[in-house]
Amino acid sequence: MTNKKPTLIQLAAIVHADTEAKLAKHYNVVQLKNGSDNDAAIAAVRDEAVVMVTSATQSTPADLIDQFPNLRAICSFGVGYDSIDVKHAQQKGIQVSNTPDVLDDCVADHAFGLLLATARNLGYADRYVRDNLWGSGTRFPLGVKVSHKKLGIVGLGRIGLAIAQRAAGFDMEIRYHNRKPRNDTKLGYEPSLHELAQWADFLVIATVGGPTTRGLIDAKVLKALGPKGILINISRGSVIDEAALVQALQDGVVGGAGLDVYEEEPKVPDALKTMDNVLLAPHIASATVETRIAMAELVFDNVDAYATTGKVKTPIPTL
Ligand code: 8YV
Repeated sequence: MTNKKPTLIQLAAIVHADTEAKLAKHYNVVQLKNGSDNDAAIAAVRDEAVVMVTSATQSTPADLIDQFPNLRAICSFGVGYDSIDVKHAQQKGIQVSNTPDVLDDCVADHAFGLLLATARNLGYADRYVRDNLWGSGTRFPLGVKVSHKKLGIVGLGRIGLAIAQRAAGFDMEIRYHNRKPRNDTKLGYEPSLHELAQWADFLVIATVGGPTTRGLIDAKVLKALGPKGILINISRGSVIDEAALVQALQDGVVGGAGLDVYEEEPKVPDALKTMDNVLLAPHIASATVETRIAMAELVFDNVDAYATTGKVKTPIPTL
């Protein structure tokens, strides 16, 4: 007697061999390759596929979801879900999970790392030493003091709160902007994003991506942040009008930027690569060994919870 394993469609590698092995033990895992013609692979399993594994950076549109009429759960590696048509899936009764909480510390650490590195010109400092500019007569520019400065957080969710905790260790004055004030924090609420940018020395973007925040940080907000202000983004590239940011940096309207995310990853505007007051990272805020294992395990837990109880463990709220 054959005991056929259910089929799991894997769109994104989850970069942890143990977790991949556990998935393969319980499921017939079918990997769909990025950018290649997957028609034959899909046709072979379209009716059997019940679970899909994707990621926060893997496009998972409605037409792909619709290829699998018996799909019941989509489990994503990552906390953000703007890459997935969650609403469409939910309307079809497909559960969708993400990996909240487990990455908050690392994302907040990275935000703070970018903030310190941008303020103190660490990207340029590294190039300055490697390129033997030290001692050559080229003066290294003075940085910006971080301790005791004003930090504005756009989007005070779990990651925003973890960033605020770190900022408290640097005796920073902290205010935040959300659509509504939180009633579980004493941090100062600023109802106007413009006023927050005007007040802040550092503006950190930690809000969700997607249509509700697209282009939120526009030319006007950048002007309000001003020539001494530093912008940090660990959320989504779509939150910032990237062309406006390039222009603002070129014109000295904004002092500097530390960016982990971009509008069209992995494309980064060439203009940004030439600026020494800009620090660029390749979307790595959650990319530590510990956190990526925790995320991978939570993906497995969701797949497993669905298989054993019929409910994923950390569902995305109904949109
Ligand atoms: C990951 C992310 O880089 O969690 C998110 O929303 O963007 C990231 O943690 C991503 O999931 C890796 O593909």
